[in-house]
Amino acid sequence: MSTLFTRRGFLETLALSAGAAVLPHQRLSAAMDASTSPGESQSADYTLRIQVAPVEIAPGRIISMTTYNGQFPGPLIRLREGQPVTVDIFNDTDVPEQLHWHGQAVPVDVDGASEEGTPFIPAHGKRRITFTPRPAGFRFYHTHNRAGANLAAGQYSGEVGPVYIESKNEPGNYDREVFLVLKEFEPTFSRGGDMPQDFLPPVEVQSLHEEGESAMKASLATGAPKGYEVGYRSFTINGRMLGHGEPIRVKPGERVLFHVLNGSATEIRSLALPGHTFRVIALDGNPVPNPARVPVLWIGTAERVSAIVEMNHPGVWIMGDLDDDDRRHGMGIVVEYAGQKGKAEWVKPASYHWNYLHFVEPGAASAPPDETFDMLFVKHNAAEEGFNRWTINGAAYPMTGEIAPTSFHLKQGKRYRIRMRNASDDIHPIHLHRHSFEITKIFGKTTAGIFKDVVMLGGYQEAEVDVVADNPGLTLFHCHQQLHMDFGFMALFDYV
Ligand SMILES: [Cu+2]
Repeated sequence: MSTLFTRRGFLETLALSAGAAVLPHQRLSAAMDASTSPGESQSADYTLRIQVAPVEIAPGRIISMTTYNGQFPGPLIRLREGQPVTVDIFNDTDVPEQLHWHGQAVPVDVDGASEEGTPFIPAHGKRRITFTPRPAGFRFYHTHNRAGANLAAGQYSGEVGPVYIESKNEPGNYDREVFLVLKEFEPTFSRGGDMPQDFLPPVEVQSLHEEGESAMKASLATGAPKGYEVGYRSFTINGRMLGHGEPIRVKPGERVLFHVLNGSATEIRSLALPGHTFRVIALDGNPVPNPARVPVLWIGTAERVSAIVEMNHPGVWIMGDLDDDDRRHGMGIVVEYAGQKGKAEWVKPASYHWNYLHFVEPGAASAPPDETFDMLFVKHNAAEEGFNRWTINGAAYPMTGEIAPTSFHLKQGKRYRIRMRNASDDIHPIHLHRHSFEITKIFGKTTAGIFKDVVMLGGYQEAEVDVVADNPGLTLFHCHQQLHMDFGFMALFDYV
């Protein structure tokens, strides 16, 4: 088996996960530090410690970051759908923290978003939470603190870890699983960025394009610069730069199920393995109706893709990002066939448009909504102390910690369509807390059957997602790009 994670704890969980699809719960608990506070008679199933630690991403290249349990990524947490779990979260840092269970339909009290009212884990304090994991599939956990101008905070830190919730009936048509967490480090600010744009189908809406372009021209004409963007000096998969971690060791004929998480604060990532294709079986942990083969994965911030690769092209390969610069700075991992030696090879794949519609059944139609919410997303260049300010229907979410008004009102049991229009040239990975949504229109086409919790909305594009209001309580909606969510791109839903 491959030793992708060199740190104690994660190595043990991976050793367990590599061979078997279903794990004995007690062994995992034992693998983690299950300490107990005075007054709590039962020990927790899992213990997470938020702590600053040095993390070696390449020999001699050691970065200080806030972590879970002193490692990056945080330990793989395996849960069982419907089986309650208790987690102790210790915060050894000087700032109150929020730990968000991304993609799970949990109550507000444990979701991990102060905007919804989840209590903070106090600095040098602790919270014990109990919840029932659902739905099954690949989820993750991460901090939900605002970073603002602090590039050591929020998801710029090392506070990201994978979660896998076992279902009662696992598909199981694979030989082993490998979890990959993609993440950049050493962030810096710049003016303007180079976000990839051309990997989505080019289905711009003319009126949105005109609106966005004229706003940009007007603001540049007043002498206002473009807002800050973030770039990175180092790039990692499972916390190691390309060439500096253990390779993924495979045998010809093996079917490897990759669970890939984009743990970036701000970036969209791509991933290709020369000579191989990915059969995508789940998006954001949810099985897709049509598990199609694709040559490249494109993964927005906080998105997950689960894909099976049949190892049928022996050699030593770089599984890496298509961006040459990012790959050379670490965004890749070596895949080494048994008995093969030599320098890992990279071959650039043919250009390809990533399209969620590849994974639907043709002609699929969704249920009609009870109500539709319209949302328009607008960028205001450098309007917030040099940062772009973002608005949803003209309102920026308050940045000062005051209680925000709820913008959208749900009634339990009803089905809502969120019609999103992006009047900016940026791609937005749009996220809804505590619910999954169904993509019902994207790239100009109506569809059904893809359930996600993050969807990439292309520059000057429109998309529609449906959500069934089945988990009462305040619910945060936001762009998952840290710079966008921190500077206005959030809204609150409530249940009335
Ligand atoms: Cu955004």
